[in-house]
Amino acid sequence: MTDKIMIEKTENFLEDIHRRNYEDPFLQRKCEWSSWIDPTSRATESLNGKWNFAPDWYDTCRRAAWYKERTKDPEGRPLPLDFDWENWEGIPVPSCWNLWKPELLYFEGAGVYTRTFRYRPLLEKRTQEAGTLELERVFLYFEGANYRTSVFLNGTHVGTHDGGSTPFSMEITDTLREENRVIVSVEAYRRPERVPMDNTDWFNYGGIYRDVYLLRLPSRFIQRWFLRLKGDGSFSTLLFDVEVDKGKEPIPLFVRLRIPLLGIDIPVEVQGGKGSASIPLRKEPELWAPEHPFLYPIEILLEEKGIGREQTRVWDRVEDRIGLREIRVEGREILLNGNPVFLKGVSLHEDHIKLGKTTNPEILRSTIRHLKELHGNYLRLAHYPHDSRFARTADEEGVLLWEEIPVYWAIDFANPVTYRDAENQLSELILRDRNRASVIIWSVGNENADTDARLSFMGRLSKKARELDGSRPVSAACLVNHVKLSIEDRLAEELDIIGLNEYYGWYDPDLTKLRQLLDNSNPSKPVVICEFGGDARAGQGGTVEDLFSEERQAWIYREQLSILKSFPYIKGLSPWILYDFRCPRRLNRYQEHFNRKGLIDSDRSTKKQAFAVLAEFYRSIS
Ligand code: GCB
Repeated sequence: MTDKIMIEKTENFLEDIHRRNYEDPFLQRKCEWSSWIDPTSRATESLNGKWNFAPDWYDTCRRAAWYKERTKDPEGRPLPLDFDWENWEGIPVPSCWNLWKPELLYFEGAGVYTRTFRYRPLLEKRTQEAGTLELERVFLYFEGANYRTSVFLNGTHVGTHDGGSTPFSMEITDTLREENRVIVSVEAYRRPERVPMDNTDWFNYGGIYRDVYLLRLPSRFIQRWFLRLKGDGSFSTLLFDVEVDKGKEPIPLFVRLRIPLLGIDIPVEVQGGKGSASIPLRKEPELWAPEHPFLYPIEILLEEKGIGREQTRVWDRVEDRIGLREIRVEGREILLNGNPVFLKGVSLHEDHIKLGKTTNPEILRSTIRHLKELHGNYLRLAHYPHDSRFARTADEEGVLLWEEIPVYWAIDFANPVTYRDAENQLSELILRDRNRASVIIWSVGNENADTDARLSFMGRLSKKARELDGSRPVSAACLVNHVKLSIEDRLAEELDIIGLNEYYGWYDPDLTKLRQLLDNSNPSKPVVICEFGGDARAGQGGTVEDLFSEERQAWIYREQLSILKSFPYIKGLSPWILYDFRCPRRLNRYQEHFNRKGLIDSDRSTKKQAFAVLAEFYRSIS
C-alpha cells in the first residue's frame, strides 16, 4: 500500500529516513498483463541458482534507495553502507525463503536478492552479417514471486509487479552493460487491500519461488498468440490471434501460421501489431481429450515481405504443441467435444512440505499419478495460479483443469486498487494458459459473501475473462445460502458453471441438510461441487463420531458421495483436498499448523482411508 502520509521537506529533512511515499515511483512503472511476452519455445538463459540474500524487515532497500549504490559522497569519500551485497548468504533461486532457515519460517517482510551476470549481445552480430544492424532486445522474466517485486538493474528501477502467482517480464535492453548488478526486492506482507488479502487458509510463502531467466528477442518479435477451435460444435474452423511487437520503426510485417499435420501454412495480416484469422479445416482434427491427449505441433513466423518470395526475411519464430478441443455448457451439461463429461476431480494446493510453492517436473508427474490412482480426470488448482508447467504437463497427460485467482473470502471488493490488481492477475493467468487444452474453466474467486460490491467486482472479472478468452466457461466457488438452505447466489447469473463449496458432515455435522439443500435447488446451469471433506490426521484412529480420525473423514466421503450422486445437475466434484498443507490458522493438536483435509498426508505418500473411498466411487462411475 502506498503510504499517503506526506512529510514536509524542511531544511533538516533526510530522504532515507523521513520519506513516507517512497513506493510511488515504483508503482508508476508497473509490469502488467498488457506487456506480458509468451516465453514458449524461446531459448532462455536461466538466472536460477545462488543469489545473495538478506531479509529486509523494514523495507530499507526501497525506502533508502540502496539500489542506487551511493557508495561515495560528492568529494569521493566513502560512505557507510547498511548493506553488503557480496557478503550476504547465498539463497537458492527459486525457493521460498520461509523454508531456507528455521528462523525465517514465519517471515513476511521484504527480502532483498542480488547477483551479477555478464552480458554480450548475440543477435547484433548475426544481423550485422545479414547487412542490417539490428540490436537484440533483452527482457528479464519471472515466473512468480510473492507478492510485490521491484527490480533494479545497474542502479535503475526497471519494473514492479504485484501479485504472488503470475508471471511478469520487463525490458532491460537500455539498462544492460557488460557487467550487471541486479537487485530484486520482494515483499510478502499480507495486506487487507491485496489479492489475496491478509486472511487466508493457506501459508504465505515469500520470495522468488519460481524460475527467473533472460529472454533475448529480435527487435521485432511475436509477443503472444491464441489458437483454438471456433467452438460452434462443428470442429471445422480454427481461430487464431497474434500480437506482435513491431519495434521502433514500423515496416510491413505479416505472420505465418504452420500446422503441418493439418496442411495449414497461411499468412496472417498484421495491423497495429495485431492479426487474426479464421481458418477452415479440410477435415475434422484429432480432438484432444483426457483419454487421447493429442497435441499438434505448430510454428509461427514473423516475416517481412520483400520483393520476391526468396527475399522474405524471417524476424522471429516460435513453436508450440497445442491440443484442439471444445468445451461448452449447454443447459445443465458440460460438453467436451460435444459429449457430456463428468469432472472426477480433487482440489490441490501447490504446497509441498520441503519446497513450499516451488515445484519441479517430478512433483507435477507424481501429483497426476495420484489423480489417476483415484480414477480421476480433473484437478481444481486452488486458490491461485499454479506453476505454468502444470498446465503443460496436464496437456500431455490428459488432465482437465480448473484454474483460479486468489479473489478469496473477504477481499476489499469496494477498492478500485484491489480490482485492478485482481483483473491484472486474471489477465496474466489467462494469457499464460489460454493455449493449454487441459484448462477448461477460469474461476474468478472462492467463497465470497453475496454483497453488492462483490457482485459488481466479480461480475466485471467474469466479463474480462470472456473478453480475453471466449472459448472457456467461467465459474467461481460459491457458498450455499445456509439460511434458506439452497443454492442461491446472485453471481450465478454471471457464471457458466456454478461452483459450490459445502462442508456437511464437518463444519456443519448435520449431513441430512445436504440432501435438503440439493432438493430445494433447481439450478439452470451445471453445478460442480468444488469442495467438501473434513480433517483427519494420518494414522489417527477412532470411530466415525471421532473428529480428526481417518474413520470420520472416510465416513464423510461415503455419505457425501451417496447423496451427491443422485442429483443429475451435479456435473463434477473436487473434494478438499489431495494433500495436507501448511496453514498457520490451524492450531489444534491434530492440525499442528496444517490443514489436514488431505486424502494424503503432507508427506505426499501416506494415504488416508478416504482416498480409497473416492477412488472406488470414481472407478464405479467410469
Ligand atoms: C474452504 C476454503 C478452503 C479451506 C477449506 C477448509 O471452504 O475454500 O480454502 O482450506 O474450506 O479447510 O476449511
